[in-house]
Amino acid sequence: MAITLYSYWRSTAAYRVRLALNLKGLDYDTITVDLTDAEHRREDYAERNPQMLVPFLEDGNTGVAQSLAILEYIEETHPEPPLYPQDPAERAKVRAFAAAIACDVHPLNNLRVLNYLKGPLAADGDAVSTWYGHWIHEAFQALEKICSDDAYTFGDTVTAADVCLVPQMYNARRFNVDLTPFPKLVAVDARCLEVPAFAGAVPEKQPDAPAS
Ligand SMILES: N[C@@H](CCC(=O)N[C@@H](CS)C(=O)NCC(=O)O)C(=O)O
Repeated sequence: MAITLYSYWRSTAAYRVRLALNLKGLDYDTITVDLTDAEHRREDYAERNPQMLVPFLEDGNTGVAQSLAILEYIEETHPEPPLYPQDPAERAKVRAFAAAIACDVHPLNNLRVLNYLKGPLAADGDAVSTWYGHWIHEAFQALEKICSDDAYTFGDTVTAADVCLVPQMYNARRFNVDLTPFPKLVAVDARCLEVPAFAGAVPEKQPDAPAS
């Protein structure tokens, strides 16, 4: 059955899903939802996903919202190669790391929150950067301690923890956050990006990315 991903090239949440699809070797069609043009708020998209956020995945007649739910849906429908360890304790560690990024950091720094700071709260560029950097630093300090000394976040194979980490690192760089205090996260990110499935999912390689 055909898989369709509603995505935007610079969305970190959609980036997670692209990574999972690529790591599983799944073919999918991408439909761009241009956030800068508020396409996510258009009626046809809102009917699909009433939360009016990307990503949204369609697999035949099944529609799934929320990147973490999508990752688990992909894992359950396509178990190989696994992105979650079999052992419940190890699996919980991966889920907790993924949730720390997707549930605790990203919601403080996503488009609508930054726009609200800049718009109704009249925060200037410096204040918005301080806000962004503050929450990234607080989260990454903890994640740096939690990250293993292995090749990837947990162990020698890629998991959903890496799938969540790499897009957040991309986003932190985009906002010029100094990542030198987080050498383990930087090393894991670099190792992941050597994996072809990761390299193909980077925002700049997406069909809707600007040419330069
Ligand atoms: N918890 C959601 C977050 C989705 C989300 O916030 N997506 C952003 C792009 S990364 C979005 O659609 N933003 C539109 C907006 O903020 O108006 C998930 O993990 O899928």
